[in-house]
Amino acid sequence: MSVSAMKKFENFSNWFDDLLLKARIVDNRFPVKGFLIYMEHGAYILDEIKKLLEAELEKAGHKKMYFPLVTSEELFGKEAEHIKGFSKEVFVINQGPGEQKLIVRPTSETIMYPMFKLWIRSHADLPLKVYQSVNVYRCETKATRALYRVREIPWNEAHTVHESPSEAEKQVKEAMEIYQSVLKSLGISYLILKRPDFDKFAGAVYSIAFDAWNPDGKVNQVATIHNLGRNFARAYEIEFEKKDGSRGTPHQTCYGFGFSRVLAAIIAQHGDDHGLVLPPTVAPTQIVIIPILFKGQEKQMHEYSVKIKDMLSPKWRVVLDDREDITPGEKFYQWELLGAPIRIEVGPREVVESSVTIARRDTLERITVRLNDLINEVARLMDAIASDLLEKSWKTLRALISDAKNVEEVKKVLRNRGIARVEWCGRIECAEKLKEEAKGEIRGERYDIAEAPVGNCAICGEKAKSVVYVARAY
Ligand code: PR8
Repeated sequence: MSVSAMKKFENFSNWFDDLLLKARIVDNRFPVKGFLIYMEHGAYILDEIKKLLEAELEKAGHKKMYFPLVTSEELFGKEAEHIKGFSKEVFVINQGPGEQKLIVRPTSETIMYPMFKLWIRSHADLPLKVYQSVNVYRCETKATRALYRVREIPWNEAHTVHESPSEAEKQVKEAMEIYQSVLKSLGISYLILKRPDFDKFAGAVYSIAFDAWNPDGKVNQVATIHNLGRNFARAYEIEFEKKDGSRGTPHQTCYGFGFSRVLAAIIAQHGDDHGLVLPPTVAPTQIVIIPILFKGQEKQMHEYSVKIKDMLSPKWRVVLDDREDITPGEKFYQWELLGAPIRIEVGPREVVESSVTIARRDTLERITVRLNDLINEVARLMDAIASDLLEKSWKTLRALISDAKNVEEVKKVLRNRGIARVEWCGRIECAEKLKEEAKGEIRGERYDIAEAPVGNCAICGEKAKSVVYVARAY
């Protein structure tokens, strides 16, 4: 790979596409638009992300289930807003003549909720909290982009049902904390934004979203949480008997975590001009051992390398790269491209001194470590890599955000691939004007903290009602 093609911040698109293929993450050349091949490293990381998330969901009492891939036209059409939002994006399967068409799930509300109606009888059945990690399918009308906007979407969706609005509200917070915790372990930073009404999920009362930063300035919505109120429960006739014997309609939430977008965020936020930089939690290979062979000492060095591998393997995913047909330099280059967090070099000096040389992938720093300290030192370095990646990512996000007082200033911020923080009157006309003139979307106001406006709308000059974040988006 030519180094010039790897300039992440200068030409993100080329850098990203090149890396996806060379690091064997995905192959985007399958001739059906929006459908990808996940190669061994992409598939591995995706599965690790899934395990992290599922463990958190289980811990919080969600139950794993699997629902059908398809729904019927009748079931799909029950919630008016939902069908309006998705009807142009669904793939339809034609069955034989005289049989009804099937709709491939773009999301699973219309598949799960008819079942919830059968399962929920009384308050004792609540809360109901279920999830599944599956592919959903959306015939995206916007331009597709590998991992960021695909038509076959690998995700996790969770759906919950509650007795009262306050419990649904509490569930939204729990979902937020679950997603925060998973993204933290991946070193990803983001803004948690409550979407403006015109941009909420079809059928929701309100939606909040995790917008991760991206080197090209387009934010990457990696996850969303929706408070559905009673809209779907009414449409699907979900009812329960309350403690006092009367009948009630429950409150629902649902939330989705886009695995392919999270994978994109890991690559885009941490990667550098040498290739991937993977957080230890998800790296397929966490430690690579590379012997620097010298003539006449091959056997000794090999034995020493195996000893090191045996020391580290119980705790870490370790590869001893003892290929003989390429040079150590070529191996360094390849493993840097693949993003293995730690490289251990073993040469004649290390054998004599009973030590190893350790190189960190994220900083490329090298240190010498005695064999006696190896296990502790590797554990310390893995923690340091994870926390440094996280800290660096948050620092980058903070640096990307600038206040903008008018449309010209918004344009300038977006031109510099930043995120603009503006005061807004709340009118859709102003949002549309901003989109047209500055090509930026109002992504919403902070959900995790309160930010009160002090001045006027950056677009029309009327009194502002909220502080919102504006960015280009995928
Ligand atoms: C829901 N219902 O559907 P959501 N390519 C990649 N990732 C995508 C794409 C795409 N084309 N479309 C969506 N995502 C709710 C919540 C059940 C679960 C990912 O919500 O439409 C994005 O990360 O907001 C998005 O935040 C997530 O799926 C949930 O999709």
